[in-house]
Amino acid sequence: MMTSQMTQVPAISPLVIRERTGTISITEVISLLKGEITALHIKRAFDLELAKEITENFAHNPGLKERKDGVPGQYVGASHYRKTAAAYFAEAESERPFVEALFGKLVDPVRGLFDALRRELHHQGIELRLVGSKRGQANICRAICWSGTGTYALEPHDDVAQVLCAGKEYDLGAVGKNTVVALNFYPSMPEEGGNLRLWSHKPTGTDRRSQGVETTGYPYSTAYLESVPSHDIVLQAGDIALIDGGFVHGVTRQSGDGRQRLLLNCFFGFARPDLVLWWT
Ligand SMILES: O=C(O)CCC(=O)C(=O)O
Ligand SMILES: [Fe+2]
Repeated sequence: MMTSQMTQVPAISPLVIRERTGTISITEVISLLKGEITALHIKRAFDLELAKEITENFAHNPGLKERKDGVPGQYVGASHYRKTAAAYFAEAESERPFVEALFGKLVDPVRGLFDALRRELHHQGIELRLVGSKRGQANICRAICWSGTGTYALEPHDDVAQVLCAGKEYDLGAVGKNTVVALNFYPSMPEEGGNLRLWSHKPTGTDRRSQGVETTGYPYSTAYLESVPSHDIVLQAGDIALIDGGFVHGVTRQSGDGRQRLLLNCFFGFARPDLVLWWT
């Protein structure tokens, strides 16, 4: 007889990782959206002066808050994780001035990528837009500093469970069946650690149930991941990393000179063949 205690052995899915220095190309972003590659790491992809100013604007931001949803970290902006659509859109609206204050009069590099992707998809007959409802609209990104103190600053998780379990009012259900791309800009990185670790495993609903993370995708235990190969993306300030958020990933503990690890993050994916949605 099968019991809920039965050990679920994680299936191995190969990682297709592209890493290089330079400018991000929209063709590569679309390859991720289509599930053709698992991760894209562009080193030195945005200006270090800009990175420094965003980091200062985060530290002095009046909207800077401690997360209270069980995931240790400080943030500016809104997260849909474990929130009703009504609560998320209300928060996205109220926090927008603080997200805008991260950039002040600077050119926002996340918006730059959003605009470039929107133009290219438009040429292909595909609309790109922020998730929204009558109550409000998602912001382009949120800024986060993880503060877990164990092996991981952010425990291993996937970004898809939270999308599959988002209520109907979000319009996100269909996206969870396609590739959910996580887009990460790193304005500040510690001297050592803070790697983005990717495991060769894309959990199914059965895997999540066996781990008791069906609605959150967070956290997967070290024991569960023990037999799964992983790859560390070693990051520096000014880097961009995009990953297929369906693969288990986490952030290793940081060490060094006390410089903080700051992330600008958002998600996007196909809701229909002619529509890509973007949210935080
Ligand atoms: O901080 C990172 O590098 C990854 C962040 C992440 O996985 C998330 O926000 O879901
Ligand atoms: Fe994630």
